[in-house]
Amino acid sequence: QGLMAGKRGLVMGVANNRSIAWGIAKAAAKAGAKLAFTYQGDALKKRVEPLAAELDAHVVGHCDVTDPASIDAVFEKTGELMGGLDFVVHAIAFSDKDQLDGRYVETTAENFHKTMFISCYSLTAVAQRAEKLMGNGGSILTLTYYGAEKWMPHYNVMGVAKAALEASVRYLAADLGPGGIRVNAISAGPIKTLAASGIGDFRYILKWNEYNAPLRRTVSIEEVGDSALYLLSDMGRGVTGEVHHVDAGYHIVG
Ligand code: 0WD
Repeated sequence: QGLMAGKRGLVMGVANNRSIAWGIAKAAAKAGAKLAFTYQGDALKKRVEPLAAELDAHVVGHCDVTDPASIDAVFEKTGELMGGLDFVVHAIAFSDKDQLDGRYVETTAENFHKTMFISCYSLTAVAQRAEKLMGNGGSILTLTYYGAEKWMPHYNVMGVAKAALEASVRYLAADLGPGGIRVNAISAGPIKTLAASGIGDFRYILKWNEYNAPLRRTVSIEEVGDSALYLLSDMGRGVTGEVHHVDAGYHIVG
């Protein structure tokens, strides 16, 4: 019997096999969880379907968090297929690439709004739907980055959105706690993914972490996945409102 045996989880934010959400999904499935995946758009559908098949998981449809009807639809389908939910992985963020370079002060109102809406508000939108399927309590997990706490080169408006996301984790944890639903974040160290490729000079950030993190290396999606099990499973049943760093220790240095 695995750590996650009997747990039903929805995974949002797999783009390909380098996605952090994929690392978490692999760890959860290996520990016995039954999973459902969403995808954003037809291009990603083709990538997500074979990955879901590898884990014997459901694919519950397209979800673009800027379209509330699509969020409703995937939660409804999840409820029908799984009869409820025990955890949700929210690994979604977006900002215009040309503003993840240069100066934060140049951020446009339009991109500020879009970045906040997709990268921060979407967790609240997801929590609203998840709560209804988590009659026996549950665990909601999101992904954040150290750029929320400290200035980081090029992270710009995404850092501001991640700061708001971390605050949302605390407010959601307080609201949903009485229902036995926990809300936490993992602050992952830099990992080369599709989303990261939009951040200016990302290779330099990876090298900087390798030279300066206590473990003298960066982390893998598998390592984030293993740490996520603690927060998603009953091992973390006393933990909520937490931002847990999985970053080879970089946050104590930088
Ligand atoms: O170094 C890194 N890679 C770190 C990432 C360090 C610390 C945190 N994170 C965070 C990201 O900010 C994000 O919240 O982890 C989360 C997952 O990101 P990832 O695994 O690095 O990136 P990726 O594999 O690209 O997945 C993010 C996905 C999108 O992919 P693309 O690259 O196509 O934008 O988020 C999804 C989409 O699948 N996404 C959306 N989903 C629904 N609706 C939307 C949207 N509007 N926008 C993006």
